[in-house]
Amino acid sequence: MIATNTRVKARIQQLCEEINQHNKNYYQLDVPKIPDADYDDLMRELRSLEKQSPQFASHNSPTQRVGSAPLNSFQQVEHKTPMLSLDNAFDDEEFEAFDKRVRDRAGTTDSIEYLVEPKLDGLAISLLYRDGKFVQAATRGDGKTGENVTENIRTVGAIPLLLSGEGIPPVLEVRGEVFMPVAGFDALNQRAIEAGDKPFANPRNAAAGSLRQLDSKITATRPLAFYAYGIGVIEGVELPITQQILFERLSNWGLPISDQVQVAVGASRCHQAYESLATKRSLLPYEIDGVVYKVNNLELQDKIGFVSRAPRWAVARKFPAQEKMTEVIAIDVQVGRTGAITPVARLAPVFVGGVTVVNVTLHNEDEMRRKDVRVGDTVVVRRAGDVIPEIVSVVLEKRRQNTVVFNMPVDCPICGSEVERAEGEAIARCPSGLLCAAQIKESIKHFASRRALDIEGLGDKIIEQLVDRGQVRTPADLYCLTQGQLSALERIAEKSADNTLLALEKSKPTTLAKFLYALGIREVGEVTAKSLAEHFGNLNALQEASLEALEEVSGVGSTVSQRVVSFFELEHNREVIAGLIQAGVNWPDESTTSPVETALSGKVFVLTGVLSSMGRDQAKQTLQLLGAKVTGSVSKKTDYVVAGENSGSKLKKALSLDITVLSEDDFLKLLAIH
Ligand code: 5U1
Repeated sequence: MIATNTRVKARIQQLCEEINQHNKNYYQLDVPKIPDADYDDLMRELRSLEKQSPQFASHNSPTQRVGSAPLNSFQQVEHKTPMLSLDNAFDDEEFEAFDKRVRDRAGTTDSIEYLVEPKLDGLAISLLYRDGKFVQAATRGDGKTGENVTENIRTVGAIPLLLSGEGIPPVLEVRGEVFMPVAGFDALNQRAIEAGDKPFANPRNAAAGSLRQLDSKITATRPLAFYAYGIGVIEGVELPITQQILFERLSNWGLPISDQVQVAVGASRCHQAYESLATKRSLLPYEIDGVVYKVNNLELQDKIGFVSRAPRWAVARKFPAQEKMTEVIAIDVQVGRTGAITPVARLAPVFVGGVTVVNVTLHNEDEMRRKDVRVGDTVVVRRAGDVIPEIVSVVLEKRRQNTVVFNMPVDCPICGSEVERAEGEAIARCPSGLLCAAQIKESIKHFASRRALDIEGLGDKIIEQLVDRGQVRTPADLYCLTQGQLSALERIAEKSADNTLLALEKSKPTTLAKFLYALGIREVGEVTAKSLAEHFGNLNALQEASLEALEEVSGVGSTVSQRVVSFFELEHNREVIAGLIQAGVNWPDESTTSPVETALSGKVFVLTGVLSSMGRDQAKQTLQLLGAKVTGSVSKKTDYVVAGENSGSKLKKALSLDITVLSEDDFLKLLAIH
């Protein structure tokens, strides 16, 4: 028996190794060495042995790619180092300006060596390997926190579950793009059409939709692929000299790297590399929307650094937008959550830049006048990458007689209030706030949306009916809905009324940041909501905060502070918040964790001028983490003024008040010792 067991264990291990090698040949090297039928035989034998002796079956066996039990929701994963996005250069001049900034920061006039990569149109992902074993995958999310999609990624054949080769780091975070090759996308859509389902608009949406499945068995049926383009955390090994060598190492460990990567020295070679990829674009088996240039030398990357969301050593050069002509069928006016009145052109459907476009915003009155778009006009529509579609121009030669100039309405089309447009503002607004049904609907849609309280199943159509029937006027009313009220709505089954009630219950435990974002305070997006929550720790402190106290928060200036104060001043808003809390919406108090005491705790800093090593926000955040306060103006209470390049009046005032002035170097030293 023992001998049999030893033999089975050894055979399982041998089969795993053999199949992993065939996967590498197929996905990474693109040179399959055995026919599909032989590969299937190996898999069949492995599956049968693992079934017979499950004690020898590893979690990372090649048979474990079929998906596991469905999840209820995705867990959040905090990225140890932020997942950055890329700045764009839209033409040769913009790239040359980027290249000049790189040379200035590098302190050289020599040509810079870049690595040029195709920019895939997919979904950024982070893969964590411990001792060469795949342990976790997360989406980019907002760059700081993403969603745990480990079970879904486990089903992607191109992603190795075990790394192979020499010198594998004990901890390695690989970053790259999950995408759907065009052939797989076409086949998937063909199957969807045959089954009477809605096809995906483009491979990017198909890849994103496939990865966001709570049921990984569905993801397992989707033809996803992966290319690595960088690393996050790496421990226990020295970094190589260049990005190119890093790619070679990743490839040796079994991670797929695009075969279209090339080195280019200096701007003119970079332009050539861009042109050559643009020519090849339509021949590639996957969609790309541009190229990415990265400084090749990793030490130089480190020296050049990054600004809040993007590295300063890399840039994306997008291919030109696609343009198509179509006809304007109607022009409607929409009223948004904050009362903004926006003209929207309804178009004859047109497929451009990978999606079918039927609506295009015309932004505001001035934009309308400038473009003079009229019903019946033929217009040129443009869509570039993931940018929202726009009307570039009207084709005047095709304009029919009797078309009429579109005028913005004088009254709100929903509640009839007279529209206002403040001096110097481009946007006209309905001033009725939550007395206007459109604004109520939009604010409730926002409250229930995925990134806010995430009330699953409470779709736009349901919200519109509830508001029209007068059953919901504020987010707090949602929590008083009954089964009877919900099941009486059109297009809602009894079961989904129950599910909506469950989803409402499930939404009650939240975080302060999500709650603040859900309230829809003007200018308070997700990032600001998070900063406010982290800074104040609890709602009371935020509600009572003065303008000055708010301005101390990272990323919060005078406009946002004013909006926050005005929001909490309104009795109606305080009542809604009280109603929500009474209904059971709750979040953990974040102020219970007291900040770490450091020698900078309580010290008052003013930042002025430009710092070359970090952005102003990053400096502010770092100081706040160390317990210091950062204020906007110099006074006797200021302890330190950090003076970057081109410091002006604040530096003068600091000198006149005899306040300690720190150069950027002094400042960095001060941070380093705390
Ligand atoms: N090919 C490629 N895509 N892409 C996207 N490389 C690459 N690098 C990226 C991103 C966001 O970021 C690093 C430069 C940080």
